[in-house]
Amino acid sequence: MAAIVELRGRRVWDSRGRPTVEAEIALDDGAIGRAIAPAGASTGAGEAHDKRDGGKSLRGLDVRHAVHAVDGEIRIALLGKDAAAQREIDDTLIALDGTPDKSRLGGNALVAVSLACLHAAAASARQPLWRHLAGDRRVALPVPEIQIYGGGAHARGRVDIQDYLVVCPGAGSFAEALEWTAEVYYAAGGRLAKKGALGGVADEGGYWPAFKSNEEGVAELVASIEDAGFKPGEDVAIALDVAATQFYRGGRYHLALENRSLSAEQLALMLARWIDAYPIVSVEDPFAENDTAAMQSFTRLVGDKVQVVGDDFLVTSAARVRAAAAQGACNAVLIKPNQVGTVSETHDAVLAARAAGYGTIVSARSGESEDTSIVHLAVGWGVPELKVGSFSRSERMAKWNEGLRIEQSLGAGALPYPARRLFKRYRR
Ligand code: 2PG
Ligand code: MG
Repeated sequence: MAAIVELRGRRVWDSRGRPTVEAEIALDDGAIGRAIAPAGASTGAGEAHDKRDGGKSLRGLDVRHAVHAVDGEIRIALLGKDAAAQREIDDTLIALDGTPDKSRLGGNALVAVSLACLHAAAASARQPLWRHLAGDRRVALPVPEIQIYGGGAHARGRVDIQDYLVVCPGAGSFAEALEWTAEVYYAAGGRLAKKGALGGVADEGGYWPAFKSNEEGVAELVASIEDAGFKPGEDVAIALDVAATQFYRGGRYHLALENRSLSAEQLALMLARWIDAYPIVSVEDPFAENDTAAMQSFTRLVGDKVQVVGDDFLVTSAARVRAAAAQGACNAVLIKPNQVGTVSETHDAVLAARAAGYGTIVSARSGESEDTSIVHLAVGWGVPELKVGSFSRSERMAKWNEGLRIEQSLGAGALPYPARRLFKRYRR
């Protein structure tokens, strides 16, 4: 056993220049673990609540109270505990907070501490975090889902769809998928610049585009894949995060860019038409977080062709995943540790998804940092997909680069890279 002898909170800054919580844990054998809480912009109502100070300074976003909770109550509760007993640590955190949404101590405080503890336990075992999680199991790198254009809440609503992403079903390794995506990213930027439609980059590093319609983004992405020399679909395919909660009001879906509003049925038909017309393999949050009926019928309509992913809809909750499976809503789950607040509950959601036969995708948030924990979670837990935003900005590249290090260290001992059997439409 390696006991926790010190725990400190620290206010650091995220990729949007906003304050966030870092936690650092020291063990009696000298091991240290550290983690930084990320933050969403298009958050689900069912997520763990970050503790923010409110008031005027830093637009109310400061986290001094959350840091104070780490240094005070949480520190006292965890001192002397075995860092390797992650479940016990997390149960202590959950009980200490005492609220269903982690709002008393803050989801940001809890997730930073929970992850820091995991890092400390891995360091104490003198193992990389992914290996500490995998034990003797062989592992593979996850297939990256990489954003090319950013919209929605990450680009002031310039387009309604939040993420236009690519995946590479034809790539033979994580490294090759990154290389192919880089070519597509350059090609997409070149096309936008030529059209005078390039407005910089959005929160996750994808281009901030000036499209006339949401569909133009999909068509432009196909053209960019071709410009980069790849076969759309077989080599490089498309994933969308519609993040539809963001434009759902009064029972309808409002596409501001196109100045029209759609019923759930009309939105489903529009997306189904896109799925027929373009090489789309995955659609995330196609409907609002509480529109279960629409999610069910859409999954019935297209679930045999594409991944229907629940993010705001499932908020990394094992209970919600089980309920959705019973209802036939979605067939894949986005996994974000800070949506639920602790490592153990995040793992519970992965296991619930697996038991239901649902796909799993570990995901970063739109507000990120140099912290690369999620890459290790994906590899160590055997999660076959990883979504980290785009192919620029160092808080994103830190994660892709960490994946490259892990892939290199696995060498020939790795399980086969899963891309070619992952997506129903382009399975080889
Ligand atoms: C999402 C994430 C990441 P946010 O919706 O999947 O793209 O965004 O962190 O703002 O919730
Ligand atoms: Mg999402």
